[in-house]
Amino acid sequence: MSPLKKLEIDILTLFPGMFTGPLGESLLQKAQAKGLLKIRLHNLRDFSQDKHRKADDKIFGGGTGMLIQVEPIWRALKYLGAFKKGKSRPCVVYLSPQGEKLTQDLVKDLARNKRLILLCGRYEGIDERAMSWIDREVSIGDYVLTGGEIPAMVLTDALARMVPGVVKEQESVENDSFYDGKLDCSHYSRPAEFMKMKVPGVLLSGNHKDIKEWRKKDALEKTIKKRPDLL
Ligand code: 4H7
Repeated sequence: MSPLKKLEIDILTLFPGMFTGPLGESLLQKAQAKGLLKIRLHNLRDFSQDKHRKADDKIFGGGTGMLIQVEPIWRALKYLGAFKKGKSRPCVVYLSPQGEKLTQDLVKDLARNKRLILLCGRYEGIDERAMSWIDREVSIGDYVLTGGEIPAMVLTDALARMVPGVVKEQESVENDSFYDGKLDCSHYSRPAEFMKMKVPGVLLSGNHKDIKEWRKKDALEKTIKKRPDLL
């Protein structure tokens, strides 16, 4: 028996319908079909005790906007076993613009968990009292979005790639841009010449040592030119 490392992700959101497209296609779909990845969507409204299934409310002290209430979050986290003690406790991640910036290193770190709960912020965010149950607050970059759902999809995609077997060649995961802190080298496919633009000869030479050296140099040059901050 192969040691299947499965990743389980529970997503808490007011808009579960937003996820069906991205998670139901391509690699993420295949990973779920193979049992390598289990994604469960939960509507925060289902954890509301309000007769209208409301999970948001006005902000104390006045001002515009609404907040996700503390009680539905608490009920949802309790239901998902977030308050249990021990190793089986899932890691609770809150997607917000105030979080730690998502990088490949953070993805690798989070991928060490067997179970993750992703809480998607909406409106002005969550009641501050819910912050005590959050293990990691993560932002996908310094820009403003309408909700944490797209960040949760971004994180889910990046995490799924780290599960052995999801990406066909594990080598390709490790050779990717950012994995070793540099950009990827240039790639070419047929035809060898298009409108007088030629593929670098070395790549057609069949000399694997030369090709490896060329790629290393190309990746370095690219990084210097496009993202010197990475070096
Ligand atoms: C939590 C708290 C993530 C979630 C506040 C979420 C950007 C990111 C949100 C907010 C997000 C990111 C409240 C911030 C309304 C914007 C106008 C949802 N935006 N909101 N504000 N960079 N928005 O990862």
